[in-house]
Amino acid sequence: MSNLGSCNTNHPAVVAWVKEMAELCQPDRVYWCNGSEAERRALTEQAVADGVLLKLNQEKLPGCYYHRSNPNDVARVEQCTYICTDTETEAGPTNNWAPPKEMKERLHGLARGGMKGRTMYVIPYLMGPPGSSLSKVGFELSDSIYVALNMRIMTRMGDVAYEQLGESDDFNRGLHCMLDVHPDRRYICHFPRENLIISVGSAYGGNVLLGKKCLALRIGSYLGRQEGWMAEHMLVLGVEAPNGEKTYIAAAFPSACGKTNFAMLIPPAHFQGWKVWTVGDDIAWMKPGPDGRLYAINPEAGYFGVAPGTNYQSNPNAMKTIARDTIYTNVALTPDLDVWWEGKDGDPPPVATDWQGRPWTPASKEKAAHPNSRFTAPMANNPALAAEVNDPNGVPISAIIFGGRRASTMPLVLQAFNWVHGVFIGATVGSEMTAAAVGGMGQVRRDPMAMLPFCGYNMGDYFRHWLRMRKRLKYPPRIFHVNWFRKDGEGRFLWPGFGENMRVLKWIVDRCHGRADANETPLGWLPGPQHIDLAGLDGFTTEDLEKVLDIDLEEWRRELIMQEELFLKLYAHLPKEMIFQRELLVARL
Ligand code: OXD
Ligand code: MN
Repeated sequence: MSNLGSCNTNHPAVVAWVKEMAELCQPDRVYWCNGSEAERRALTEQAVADGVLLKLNQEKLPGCYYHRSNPNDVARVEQCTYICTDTETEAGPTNNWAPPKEMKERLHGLARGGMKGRTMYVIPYLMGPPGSSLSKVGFELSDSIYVALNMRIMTRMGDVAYEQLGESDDFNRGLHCMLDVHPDRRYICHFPRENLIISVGSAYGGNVLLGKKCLALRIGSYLGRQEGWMAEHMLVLGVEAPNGEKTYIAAAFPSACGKTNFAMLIPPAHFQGWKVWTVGDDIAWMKPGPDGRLYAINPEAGYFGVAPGTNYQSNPNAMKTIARDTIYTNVALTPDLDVWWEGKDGDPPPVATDWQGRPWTPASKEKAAHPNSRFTAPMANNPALAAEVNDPNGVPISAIIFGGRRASTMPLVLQAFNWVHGVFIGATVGSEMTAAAVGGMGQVRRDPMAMLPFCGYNMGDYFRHWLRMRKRLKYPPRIFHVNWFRKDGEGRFLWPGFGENMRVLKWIVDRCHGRADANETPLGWLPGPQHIDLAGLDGFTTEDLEKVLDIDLEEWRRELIMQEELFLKLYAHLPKEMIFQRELLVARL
């Protein structure tokens, strides 16, 4: 196969690589994406004609389309995800590892002729604002038109990538072949030293939109360590006070723990004049600025969010964002071609088609939408989009928040004593598993910095990188931990969450500016019940707040043992500071 179609670049390294991959995969056609609006329309029409997308009710959902994935392919697959560094130690005990040469041979074997009868889409994309020193260029070669259309929403796709690249050869190479979408032939592989990703056998977003988890987190974290920056699984938001003061905050929660909701929070009526702006909802790239503060950009241009539970109560800004120009995947379909999912506003439809295409009614035992069904929506639709989202310099971060989904043990909020203690708190995050990845639903697992599935190298070295970054910051962000998910003995949530999280956010902002009190506890600085503003929160008392802030020593004994398990696993590369922090915590408790 030497016909490269209407190639839209002379960049020698790009052309050579596309040629090599086309010779390997043997597509019938090569199509070079330019990112234009006309192209989006044409590809969408093609996807509808191919049965990949279904046009939704355009009166209700203008510009929206529907996609169903193979039922065996609905979430990230951590067991099929590999970090192919030269040595197993570099990948570390929390990653699957395979030798690069062998793995590449196996993947090339699978990809050989794998695009016969299909089109290879060449997708040039830019992660981050044009002109930013933090931004990175990638090329994804995919035989999925769904991927091309999703990448156009999730990244700055097309000519803008060539402009950023110029004559440089520094770009990420990403190959994606769907093959027969069979779990036995599914591999998501990263070759960090070559800045290369090969993903085969899947068509699910997190496995195949290669700019997102693969480049922006796994390869990004590896490059960040070498180049002196940080790639983190964090939302970034700006809190604007009534006097115009803006405080930017980054927060790392594991997948499907409410990052999108928190990034789009609307403050309750009591907080008149306060506003939260979204910079990003999933990924932050951060580096020290010339003033000694940590600056963050959102490398993405869209939201790939979990649909179930999203409604006008939990996240009005998301509902407005996904009302147009959105691709829905694996939600339920109503007879008038509207979409539905568990937890959407209003009553369930009397009849619908479920995410597998089967008839569904409210009496059905199974869920209408897959628990990990998704929307892909452009960030430009978000009414709360921060103006600074395109600023090549990023935004200065005042606080970093870690969090997990914990029914017990972790109080609503606490502040670390200092950066090293904060790194320890991030390193020991535990969270109940969600539907975003296959397996283990509900079990508490350690998910350091919410990066367990996304750290592209040895987790112990990653902690060391965090510790090292402190030395490059004159004004390091304060570090906090939150838990919105604590429950009482009857399994009811103790904290109302969603917009009411503003009350905690306000305390965090005030702590950053040195104007909020806290009590010293064994875990860190905690607000007393009098320090969180509860005005206007009907039926919620200071006693309720005490319960959600409680530190239970019995629970903490168990927690310390679970933390120890992670540290034993990482022992060979664990920075000694983490062991000291653990000893200090044991002594304080
Ligand atoms: C995501 C995830 O899709 O973390 O963002 O799984
Ligand atoms: Mn995520």
